[in-house]
Amino acid sequence: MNTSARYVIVVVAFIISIHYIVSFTHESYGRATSISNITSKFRPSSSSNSGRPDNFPAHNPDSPWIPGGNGNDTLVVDKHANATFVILARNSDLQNTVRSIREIEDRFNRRHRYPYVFLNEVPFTDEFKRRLSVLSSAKMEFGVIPREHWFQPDSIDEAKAKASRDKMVEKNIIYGGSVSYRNMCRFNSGFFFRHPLMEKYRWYWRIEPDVHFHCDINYDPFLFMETNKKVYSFTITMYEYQATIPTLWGHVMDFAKLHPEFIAHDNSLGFMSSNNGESYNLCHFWSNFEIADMEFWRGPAYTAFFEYLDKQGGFYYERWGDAPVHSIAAALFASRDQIQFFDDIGYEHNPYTHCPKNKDVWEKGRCSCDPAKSFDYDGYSCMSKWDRFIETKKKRK
Ligand SMILES: Nc1nc2c(ncn2[C@@H]2O[C@H](COP(=O)(O)OP(=O)(O)O)[C@@H](O)[C@H]2O)c(=O)[nH]1
Ligand SMILES: [Mg+2]
Repeated sequence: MNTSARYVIVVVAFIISIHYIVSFTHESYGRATSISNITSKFRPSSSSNSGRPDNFPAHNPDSPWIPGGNGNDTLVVDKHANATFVILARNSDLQNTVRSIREIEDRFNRRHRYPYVFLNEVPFTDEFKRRLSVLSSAKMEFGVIPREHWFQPDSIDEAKAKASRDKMVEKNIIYGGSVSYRNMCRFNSGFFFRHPLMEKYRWYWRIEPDVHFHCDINYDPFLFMETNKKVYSFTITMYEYQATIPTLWGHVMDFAKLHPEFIAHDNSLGFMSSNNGESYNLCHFWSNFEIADMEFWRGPAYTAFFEYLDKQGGFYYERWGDAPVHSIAAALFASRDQIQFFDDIGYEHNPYTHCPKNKDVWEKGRCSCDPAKSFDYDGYSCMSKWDRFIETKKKRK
């Protein structure tokens, strides 16, 4: 070995000894110069592109989330229903819509990524779309409602409709003077499931601006509905204002006589009438929450039923709501077993809340509602009637 080679070896050995001495005496120098830290600089970072923390798996729309214990997210490949959320809203409902979507994402959909369809009779603003799109990585579509699905049809005698609206205003009936509210009720009764953006789906979950989901939903209600052959579901049931539907029940009974073939054998008429249909007790399911099967609305019984009711003009001459229309149809054309009460879904639409009473369900769902304030057994609720109806049915079986 020549002199210069010996000299290089001595210098390298000196540098290495200094490195080790400083590594032991200065912790931060040791960490910064460790082999694993240096090599990590050259590995692609899992979070740098997505903006997600390392422990948050990248989004794969075909791989839904299902919840692990205690609300932890576990990514598994699972079955998805052919389902969507549907939200009818005005541009002015923006902030309240944001709140509703934020809540359903937190309580359910961040683990499932079901798509959203937003509908409006005028185009949604860019601001509306921008504010909603950031809330979920699920697909969101924003649609305009075809004119003929929304506005008062020419077949309606406007002078007669106006006279009826004026009377309702005099009587202080809620939304009594509103044409747009009537358009909305008719649209929700007969048209939302025919919108081009909705046609590809079978199941929907209706959400309104400014509603609240109070509990974690630790399973997939769409799959529950599908597996158990349900067609309609509810969380709140109550009495309708008689003044908004004075002739509805009469028309329903006329239709039932004309079409006995559509009436389900094991129907829920007993929940709505104590005299085999002679009179209506006004109980209905509150349709601002619905998870249901659009094949039911698109099928022959409901298609004929809606057309029949629409011809009577009561959406405009009175103020028929989509809630009694949907509820009566579900009660008559579906069997009792096909209607599901989702006790475990804590849900609020001003001014009423359904909160699970069962302590285990309430705890497991980490519910933010007060079970003592649940609407279920309020005097205005039809829940006890539903319970009794189900009980008598069970006893007869
Ligand atoms: N695009 C649109 N949506 C409406 C209109 N009126 C009501 N809605 C929507 O229809 C649903 C029911 O209306 P809402 O005002 O909440 O009625 P309520 O729940 O019966 O008091 C909500 O999703 C509203 O955002 C309207 O004129 N245009
Ligand atoms: Mg509402």
